[in-house]
Amino acid sequence: MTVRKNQAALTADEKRRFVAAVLELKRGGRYDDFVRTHNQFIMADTDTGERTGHRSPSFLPWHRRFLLDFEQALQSVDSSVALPYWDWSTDRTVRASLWAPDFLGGTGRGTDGRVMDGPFAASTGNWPVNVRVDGRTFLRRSLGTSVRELPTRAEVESVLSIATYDTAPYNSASDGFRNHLEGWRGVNLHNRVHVWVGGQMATGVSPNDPVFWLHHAYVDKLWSEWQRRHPGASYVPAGGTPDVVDLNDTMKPWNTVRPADLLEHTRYYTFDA
Ligand SMILES: [Cu+2]
Repeated sequence: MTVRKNQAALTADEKRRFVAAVLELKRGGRYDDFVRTHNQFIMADTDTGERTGHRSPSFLPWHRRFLLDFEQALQSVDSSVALPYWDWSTDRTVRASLWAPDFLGGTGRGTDGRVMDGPFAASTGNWPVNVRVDGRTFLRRSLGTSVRELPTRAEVESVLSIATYDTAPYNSASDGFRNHLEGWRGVNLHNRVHVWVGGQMATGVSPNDPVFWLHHAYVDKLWSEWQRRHPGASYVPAGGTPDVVDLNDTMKPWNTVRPADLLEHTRYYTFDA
């Protein structure tokens, strides 16, 4: 059984194996397929039309399945690897071990945002940014520049306390847990972390930065914490909603999986705590 651990608790060997598996997916071309898929959904999901990956109730099950695909791809390279998660409410500075050269590398340089250290720095030759929204082919970050603070634990708690999963109109204007976690409304959790990292992470091609997976693994963990706190609440809407993935509708791009199949993460993996 796959156990997803806090990135701060990984051993040197676990970090090494995770990085090596990510680099191998990149080398073989499979990594960029994930970036492409994510960008296609970001571009297509709209508040007034069909919406699946973002700004909609299926934001959480869609990313759960997307991460499962990526984790399975990693495990096809090295079966010992699991996705770690980044609790950004705790490891909230640029000094966190997450950003050390033995793991993801640090922030970008001032002139052009280019990441200069770590396994994903352009200078290694191992991390060309191929699926991109502009001409720049190097990984960029500007940690803590566009927004100063990552969410606090108190802010996380305030969102976990919201008892309703989602509300009509089931988009970026909604009240409820999903939209507050996604960040279009309220204290802003998930969206703000993308902005805090900057660089490609602040764009539709955000999976170009491997921290994408660690960020979303924690967002996914917060969904499971919310479920534990509100055992009576469930995914909505339950049926008949135009442009929105209802509980038993299948989700694109897979077309074989429904939110109902993804509510219980223990079918696929557990967390270290
Ligand atoms: Cu996303």
